[in-house]
Amino acid sequence: DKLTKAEDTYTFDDFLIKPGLSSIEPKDVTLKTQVSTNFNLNIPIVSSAMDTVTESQMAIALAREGGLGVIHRNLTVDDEVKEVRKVKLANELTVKEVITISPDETAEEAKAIMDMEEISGLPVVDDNDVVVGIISRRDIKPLRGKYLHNKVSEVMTSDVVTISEGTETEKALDIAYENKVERLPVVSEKDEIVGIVTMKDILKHKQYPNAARDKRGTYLVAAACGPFDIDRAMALSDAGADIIAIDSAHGHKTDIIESVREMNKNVESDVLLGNIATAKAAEDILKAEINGIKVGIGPGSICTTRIVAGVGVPQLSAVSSVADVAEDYGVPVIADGGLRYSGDIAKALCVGANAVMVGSLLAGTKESPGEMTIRNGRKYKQYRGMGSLGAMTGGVGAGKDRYFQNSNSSNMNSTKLVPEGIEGVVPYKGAASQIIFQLMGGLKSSMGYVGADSIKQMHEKAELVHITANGMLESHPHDITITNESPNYNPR
Ligand code: RVP
Repeated sequence: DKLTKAEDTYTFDDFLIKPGLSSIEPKDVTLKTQVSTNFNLNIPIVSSAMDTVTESQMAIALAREGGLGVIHRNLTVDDEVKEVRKVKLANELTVKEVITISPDETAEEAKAIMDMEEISGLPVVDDNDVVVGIISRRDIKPLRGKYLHNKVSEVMTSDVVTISEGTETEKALDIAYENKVERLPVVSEKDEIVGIVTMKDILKHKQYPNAARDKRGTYLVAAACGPFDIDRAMALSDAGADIIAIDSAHGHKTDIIESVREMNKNVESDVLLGNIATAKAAEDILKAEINGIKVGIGPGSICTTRIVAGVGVPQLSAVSSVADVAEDYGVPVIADGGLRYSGDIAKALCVGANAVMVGSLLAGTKESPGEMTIRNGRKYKQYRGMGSLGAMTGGVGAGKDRYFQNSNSSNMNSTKLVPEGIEGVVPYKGAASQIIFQLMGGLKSSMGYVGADSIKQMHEKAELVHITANGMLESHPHDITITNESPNYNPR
């Protein structure tokens, strides 16, 4: 008898976090976390791979805050690769494609190149690409046009300050300051030029001390890929995606596990697999030797899977049961969907998540893709499920295979599709960094109440209390008309 055997399951509103003895100030906690076996974030926030949430702009904004964006896949492979590259090139310390000049060219030629490329200096290299000097506008200006036919070698600064590949930002900055130079050519062991670093780049780098970066200093980025799309996975990995998020509404499928295991062998990136919602699924998909797990069947604000298919597991129970298994394997867990407030993030971490994936919380920001619209004087942006009709028939129709609607992929006729998501709008919210600030502020506060100075301690120390519907009613503001909305609470 299935009904009596059915387990009780819970979600965010069914529990509160118990306050504990604490000596922790919220400002002193660390939010550093592991998002996949090989990558750490400085805040536990990952943005959804959705076409109204994450392209390069969102991924850059999140990486700067210390989080991670997952580029959506409702794009051609080429376009998704371009988005990954944009993130990787944003704020890269070393400008790879450096323009150089030979010492035997004329100063006039150097000026022409600088004018055309809109740059203010050129490293001078010999036939073996070894840096022998640097020529800048400052060297050319005093010539007043008169001696422009002079050779570069006669005009350039020859005691050029270079740095070696892999020099750290701080060190590069010190060297630039000490030598009062604007740009530092980067050289290999053999003194051959490999790039150039400008002071402007270095300062930009310092502006985001909490940013999530790879070993080379570029922003971390993830990209979504279908479970059988090996060509896309290889292209994304070649483009430098640190993590590939295999994107399925039901990751617990034998063919997906098989395919992802193969894929994992062929790509350098870490591979996340999802979504799942049970301990059994965790055991099974871990056989694909993945680097991270994404949990959530049906909690999403735009998702109708639980209504259309009647399938799902309330999110707090799902995360908790998956995290218990994943912990034994040392594989991080991302709680994906259903998060409405910073308190929900804290609860997800309490039950074992290493990070959360958010869609609606970041939809409607300046950095989310899509146009802003104005209705009745208020600003909105579109937000839609990837299993909605719009997402399945728009773009390259990526939502279709996420929701197993691929039987006749050439048929884009919406009457032949069974959507599992809806389309709508959310209020325009301004910069994503403001949202992140509030979310992380709330989380730090939670950790202060628990007495946890890290996410690891949150896993170990935090206890939950089970509450009733009355407990939840009491939790929200009540018996008052809100006159001034606060930035981290919206009444539902
Ligand atoms: P939310 O943050 O509650 O808006 O949920 C976002 C999550 O919902 C996504 O990360 C994804 O897992 C899921 N999703 C995306 N599209 C759909 C759908 O159409 N059903 N669901």
